[in-house]
Amino acid sequence: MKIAIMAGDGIGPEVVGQALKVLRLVAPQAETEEAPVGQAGIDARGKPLPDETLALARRVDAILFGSVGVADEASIPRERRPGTGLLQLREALTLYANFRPAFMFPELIGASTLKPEVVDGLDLVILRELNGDVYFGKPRGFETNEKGERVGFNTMRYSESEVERIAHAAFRAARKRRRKVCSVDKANVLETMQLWREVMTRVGREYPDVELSHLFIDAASMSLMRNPKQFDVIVTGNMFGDILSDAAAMLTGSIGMLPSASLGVDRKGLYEPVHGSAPDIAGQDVANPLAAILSLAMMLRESFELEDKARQVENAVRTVLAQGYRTGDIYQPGTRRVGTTEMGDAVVQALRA
Ligand code: GGG
Repeated sequence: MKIAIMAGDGIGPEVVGQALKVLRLVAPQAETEEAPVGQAGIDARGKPLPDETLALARRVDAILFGSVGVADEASIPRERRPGTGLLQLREALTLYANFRPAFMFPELIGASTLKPEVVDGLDLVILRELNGDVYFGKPRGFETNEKGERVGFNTMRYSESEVERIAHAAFRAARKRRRKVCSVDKANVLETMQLWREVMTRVGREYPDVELSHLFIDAASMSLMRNPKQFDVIVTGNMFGDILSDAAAMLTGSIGMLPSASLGVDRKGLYEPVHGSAPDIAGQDVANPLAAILSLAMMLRESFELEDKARQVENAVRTVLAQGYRTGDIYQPGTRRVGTTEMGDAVVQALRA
């Protein structure tokens, strides 16, 4: 078990630190090696994804990733933007399938923004395509128009093979769940998404046992808020998936609860909390480490086929929630407010019990 630890920026090192305590307990044989990425990569080696970090990523079986980004990220030119370290890693390793489960822990029902009956029993997966779309499409850049104004432009681009592989990933995932796939697009407006829908429909015929539906992103957003339990696997493009999964976080109480797995052509995966670096709360020991710990559970299951260990970790998270431990993002009166370290320690304690 060779695992690269890329804690990154902001709260990344704090939450990954807790996941590492859990890893040491459940898989003491795991070999880990740390590498800088994001602003940490720029500080150490002058690049958001240093060559040594990428080389390590290629050597290992799995990557435990924290978060990247700084407070004024959007104002930094792209080549020096810390967040590009993560995008480059996803592209270099062809990690195209980003599984973002949104699961309602019964203890957190009161923390959801929706009524209890709407979210009780919620269990869905948003499958976000990670290697295409406006995030990578070319041409992109800035130009000056005939009026002398600056114009910014990006290209929404998907090839048939890119849509096919994410479609297969969605149908395969649905077969292990409730056999329903909802493909989310904007095929009424965008050519890219017209192709997306055609390919999804074509691939869907190979999985007659899985029910396929289609929704436009606007309608999907509404349905996710109104009746999220109708969904099983939602498959969508890079940008829509990014937005929709953050929205889904509010159903489950907090983005601090959402883990993710980014998988490619082999079992190598990158596992990271859905949340970003949250510079405003970094270094204060208040961030929720449970998304990082649950991401570790996904790693044990997907990259190492250690289903029992994965379940142990997930059960330990359930136990600490049942015991009333809460970081600030999921705190409710009557529960016990703890910091990042204490929450990590509580999970370790639950695993030892
Ligand atoms: N752990 C997730 C993270 O660090 N996200 C920051 C980021 O740059 N995300 C870009 C994206 O996912 O689209």
